[in-house]
Amino acid sequence: MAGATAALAPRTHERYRVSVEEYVRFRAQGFLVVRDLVPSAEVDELRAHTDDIIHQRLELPGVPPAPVGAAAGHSGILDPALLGEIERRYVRIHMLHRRLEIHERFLLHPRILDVLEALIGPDVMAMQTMLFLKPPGSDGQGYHQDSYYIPTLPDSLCGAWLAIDRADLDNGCMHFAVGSQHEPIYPDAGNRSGHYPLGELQDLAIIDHASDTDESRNGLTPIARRHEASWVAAPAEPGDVVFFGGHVVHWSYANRTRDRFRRAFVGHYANARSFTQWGGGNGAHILARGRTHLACARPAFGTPCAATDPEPPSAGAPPAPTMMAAGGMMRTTATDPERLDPAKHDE
Ligand SMILES: O=C(O)CCC(=O)C(=O)O
Repeated sequence: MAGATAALAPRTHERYRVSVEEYVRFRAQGFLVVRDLVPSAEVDELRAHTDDIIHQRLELPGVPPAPVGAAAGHSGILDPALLGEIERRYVRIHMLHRRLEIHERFLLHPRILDVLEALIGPDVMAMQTMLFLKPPGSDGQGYHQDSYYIPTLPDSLCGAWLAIDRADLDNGCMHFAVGSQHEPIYPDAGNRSGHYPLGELQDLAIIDHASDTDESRNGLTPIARRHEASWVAAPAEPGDVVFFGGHVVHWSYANRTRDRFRRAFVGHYANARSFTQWGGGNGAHILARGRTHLACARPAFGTPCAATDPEPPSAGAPPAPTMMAAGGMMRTTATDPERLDPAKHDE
């Protein structure tokens, strides 16, 4: 449990309240697009940050400096050599929230957390960040399920994919196989993800090469095809956020444009009561909302979130209703059995 001394930080953003219809849609299709969730001025700041990366104005911790001359000659449309270099280096930049304040701030963006609190919370742990630059001409990512890469028990993983540029069919927006959110996680031959005992389901296919853009190699191709009638593209405008569960099979195609990046900032989260050994275990991941009985981390740069909140007053929660069987029916009752025991009051 996070112990903290600071006063509760004032809210900086209008709270986003998820509707029942959105909650149901997230479960019915395995993903949910929330339009205009992040204010445009903040997306502009994130875009400017990615421009600094692209034009080598910023040294990224852990990424070797570009060869001399790689950034030369920029004038609107980037030269193909530079695009190739960007693609090679920055296909996907992982975990910069542990090194750069701006990544931590977007990982813990209050309006993104508002949605997660409703979809997978109320206790939310922030686990991973990825920055996709996806320059013109660059490849997509083949069929995959995120819980394969980030196992949590119980499995409550959810991605939040924030569009920095417009993402559409030409520059490689996200796609989902609706229905596949009900599929189990398909393990690889070595069960490298480790958390899914192979004996749980008698006929669970062992697959390899998830995420491979070559469909003939990607072992999830038959699973994705099984749901082909309900494949859905998820185009997004800057500031829109696509939320998707850890089981839904998803992918993106190549950026086929000549001059448009498709940048996106992705956070991965789970319920803070789920156990994980991934990425250093629970103790390495930030308690973003709510509370947990498990270990958790504080944000390295102090971005306000549950881990930086003071302990809530220990007034105690009201008693939870319990379920009691009566005549073959289940009914809810308060925890005071004297007051509401159906055997005493139903005659
Ligand atoms: O942005 C993309 O192209 C792929 C993102 C993705 O699949 C993910 O975040 O799991």
